[in-house]
Amino acid sequence: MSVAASTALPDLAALEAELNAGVAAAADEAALEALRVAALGKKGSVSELLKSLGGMSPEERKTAGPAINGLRDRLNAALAERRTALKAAALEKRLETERLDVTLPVREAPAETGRVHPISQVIDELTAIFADMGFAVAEGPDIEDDFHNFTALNFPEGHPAREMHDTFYLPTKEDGSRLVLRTHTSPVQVRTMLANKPPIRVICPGRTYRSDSDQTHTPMFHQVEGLVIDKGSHLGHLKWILQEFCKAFFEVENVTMRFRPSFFPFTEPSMEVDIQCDRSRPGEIRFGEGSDWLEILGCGMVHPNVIRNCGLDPDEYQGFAWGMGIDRIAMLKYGMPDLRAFFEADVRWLSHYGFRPLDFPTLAGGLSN
Ligand code: 2NL
Repeated sequence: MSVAASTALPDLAALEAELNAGVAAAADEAALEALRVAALGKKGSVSELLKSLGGMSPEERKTAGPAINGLRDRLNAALAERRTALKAAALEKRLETERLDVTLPVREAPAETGRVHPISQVIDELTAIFADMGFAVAEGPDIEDDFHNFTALNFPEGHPAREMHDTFYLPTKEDGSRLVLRTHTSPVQVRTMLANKPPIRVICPGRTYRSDSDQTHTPMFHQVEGLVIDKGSHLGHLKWILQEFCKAFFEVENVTMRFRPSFFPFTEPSMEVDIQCDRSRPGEIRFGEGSDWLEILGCGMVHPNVIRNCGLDPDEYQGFAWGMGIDRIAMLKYGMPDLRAFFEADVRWLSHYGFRPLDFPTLAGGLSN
């Protein structure tokens, strides 16, 4: 093609060859796009040529116009063709490299790398055991009023028994009353009796609070209490339930239990219960054998005053209750030496003592498998 009339016009054939070489060499779509902008963008080499048409004489434009427009059209076509080829090549490469091997083992999901805290595990275990004996789980507020935490439970106002619990009090209200952090889970049972007619069979696991902190006490700890209210419930039932619980929880065929007289304001008679164990091997406790005794819970027949305070007639209904420390029985069962580690949120401790989340405790499968 001759553009002799225009001395200002560069060698279009050379420019086109150069652009075509660039298109052919573009390794990916980004490189191709850079090339397009350099030629056809606002200040691109071909765009500048198109702009120069405006300053030409009509004769010059007659030949230069079709030549430059033709160059632009062929370049656009070349770019489109190369883009299609690059897209296809990129897809081919992905198909080649992103192969899915369905025979690979399943990776451990984040939900499985987490661990269940031993307290949660033990609550699940004892819930399974008592559920098997017909108990429901009841829950209540951590912040309680004086009535539910003390008065209903036969702690008279100003009675020294209230000092048995190192209570955390909330600021006194205008009417002179003050709420407390519950010192035991008994208020949940009080609420259960007030809201339900017997027969009542519940366990109440949960957080409890006392202003006490040393090697064996933390200001927040966990308790589980049990309550049975019916017309004929008696100490024989209580002893059987506790014996069955201990056998299932500690996973032994037999346990020997010792009931010692004790005192709680809310039960009469009251007892503390020890279980026989062998502690002759250092760092190990065996239940159901040996010559040592370990205190694990307190219990008794519900005091008639408590039954009355909870809206029931003590001449019609009677029952029994017990309470034990969850943290303590967890330490005994799983050999965890330091109570304070329970609440330090150290993931190294948790990955050592914690439980796999999908291993549900069942009586059939063994509770701690
Ligand atoms: C212990 C002793 C005990 C109870 C808790 C209870 C609850 C109601 C009525 C009567 Cl509503 N009693 N609970 C009874 C005896 C003992 O706990 O040493 N816990 C760690």
